[in-house]
Parts: sequence; C-alpha cells; structure tokens
Amino acid sequence: MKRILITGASGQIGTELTALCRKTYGVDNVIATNVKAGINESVENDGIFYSMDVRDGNRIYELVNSHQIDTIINLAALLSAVGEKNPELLWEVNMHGLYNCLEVAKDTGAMVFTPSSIAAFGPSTPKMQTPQVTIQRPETIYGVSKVAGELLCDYYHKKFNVDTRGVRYPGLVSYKAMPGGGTTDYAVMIFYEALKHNAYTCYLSSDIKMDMMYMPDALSAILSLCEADGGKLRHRNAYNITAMSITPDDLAASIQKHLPDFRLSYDIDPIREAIARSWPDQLDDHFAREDWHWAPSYDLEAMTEDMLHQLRLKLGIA
Ligand code: NAD
Ligand code: AKB
Repeated sequence: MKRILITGASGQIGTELTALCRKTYGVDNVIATNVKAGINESVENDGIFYSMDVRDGNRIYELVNSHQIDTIINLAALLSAVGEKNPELLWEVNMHGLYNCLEVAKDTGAMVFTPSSIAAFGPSTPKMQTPQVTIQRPETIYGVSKVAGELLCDYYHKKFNVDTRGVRYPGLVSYKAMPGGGTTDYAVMIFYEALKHNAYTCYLSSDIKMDMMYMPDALSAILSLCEADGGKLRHRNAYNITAMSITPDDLAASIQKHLPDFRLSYDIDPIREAIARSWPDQLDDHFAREDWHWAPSYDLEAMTEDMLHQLRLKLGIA
C-alpha cells in the first residue's frame, strides 16, 4: 500500500483509519473521501479530502487515476439497523458502491479492501465457533449485501485477477466517532451513558451474546491483511475475526469494576433484538490467525479500561 483512497472516511472506522494511514503511509499518500463534506473536522482538515459518492463510478475512477491510487479501502455503507429502514438506499450504496470500486480496480490494478460482517450469517448458521465456511442465510438487507459483496469480490478476484481482501468484522467499539446505526451500537453507547449518567437502558436483552472488537484491533486487521502475502490467503474476501464474545451483562459487569454504582436496565427494541439473535455468538477465526497472523490485543477488561480512560478525557469528566 503506497497510495490509498478511503471511501466513507468520515464514519466510525474511517475517522480512525484515515488518521492511522496518514501517520503510517504519509499525509500526501492518503485520499479521504465521503459522500459529503462538513461532517468530520479531522478527516477533512488534516490531509487530502474530497466529497465523493460511491454510487458515482466516474468520480471514483477520476480520483484513483489522478492520484495514482494502488489501494481502495471501501468503507462507505449503510449498517444493519438503518438499512432495515431504507433497504433500497442500502442496496444502492453497499452494492453499487462496491461494484464501482471493483470496476475501477479492474481497470487500474488497484487492490480493494471491503469489510464484511457477522451480519453475513443468519439464524441457520452454527452459533458457536461459527466456521469460516458455513451456512450464510442472513435475514437483513445489510446481511444480504454483505454475502453478495463477499461473492462479488471473489468473482472479481477469480475472473479479473483483482487483488480483493476483506474481513468479517464483529461489532466495533470506539470513542472517536459515533457508530453509524448498527445493531451492536449499544456496546459504544453504554460507555458514554455510564460516564455521563451512571446508567444505561439497553435495547437488547441481557443474554444476547455477540462478537465484539476494540477499534485499535480492527484497524490493525486492515493494515495486516492488506500488507499480507496474497499467495497465503485462503479466504481473501471474508476472514472471520473476533476479539471477545460478550453479552450486555458481561459489558456492564466489566464497567462496574471501575464504576461500582453503574446500573444497566432494559427496554427491548424488537427489530434490533431479532437481528442480534440471528447473528453468531462466537466466530472461529483460526484461518485469519494462521494465514496472516491475526491476533487481537484487547480483551473485554483491557477494552473497558481504555474506553473509560479515553472517554473521560474526551468528555472532560474527572
Ligand atoms: P459508518 O456508518 O460509521 O460510516 C459509513 C460512512 O459512509 C459514513 O461516513 C457515511 O457518511 C458514508 N456514506 C454513506 N453513503 C455514502 C455514499 N453514497 N458515498 C460515500 N460515502 C457514503 O460505518 P462504519 O462503522 O465505519 O463501517 C464501515 C464498513 O465496515 C461498512 O462496510 C460496515 O458494514 C463495516 N462494518 C462495520 C462494523 C462496525 O461495528 N462499525 C462491523 C462490521 C462491519
Ligand atoms: C451492525 O451492527 O450493523 C454493525 C455490524 C456488526 O456489521 N456493527
């Protein structure tokens, strides 16, 4: 990776990935883009930034060509909860956006990294130690777009030799940008509410177990996979990766070790509850560990400690 174009750079992952890529590869070698400007100060002002809609293939081609881009990191997407409210827009952004990136890569030789998700699985997938290759019958439009995206990337790799890569992310926890409307967002909101109000009302039941990961590990996964030897990748477009498998109760107990008075209550949202119940409890990520040495640094306790510390600084709470 020498010259990188990031789509959807103003989002939860893009905010931190853009900063990390600028630091790692040089400010002038990272082109951050998002559908519109005016939503993220650091992404837009600390380096090169353009407004770019991933539905506009000509615009992607123009920027990739004029900046001699060799790697497209495609983060522009709608997530699971907002997607159920507007399936048509989700399909346009998630599928046509990816198709446009792959077409440009076919013509220019760029690598394309696109994240998939635990949402690519559904209720008929084995829940525990979910295998790398298994049943994928998701029941959300977001999940359908993720399975279709994995297959589209496989197709462009096999048919046109495009260097496509991707991981199936679990829910991501971070403190810089707010999450973009997913089912796992509770795992971020709980930290803000714990520090502000010592209480959080969760929209998922106490026993819903899902894979989660702290953002520093999510970012290192992108850089490690993109830098890995392509010849060693047995599942290049959709590696299962995970860092922890937790319920809202587990997260609350971890927060209570630092804030003993913190209280968790529940007010279930049936839509997000059904989505969460359809996703795996715990992924098997041994292929990622073997093929490109994936190894997360943060478990639940380390993540909780750092999130509380960083958010105290951000919110100015002593
Ligand atoms: P996000 O919603 O925070 O950010 C997405 C960004 O895309 C936003 O800045 C949005 O403005 C932008 N965008 C929307 N429509 C666009 C368009 N037409 N053209 C260009 N940009 C557009 O999402 P995120 O959490 O940063 O996720 C990035 C990728 O990672 C997505 O593919 C998502 O499915 C995947 N992922 C995220 C998580 C997570 O927990 N955050 C988990 C699994 C997979
Ligand atoms: C969501 O909840 O939609 C995302 C994801 C797991 O893909 N965080």
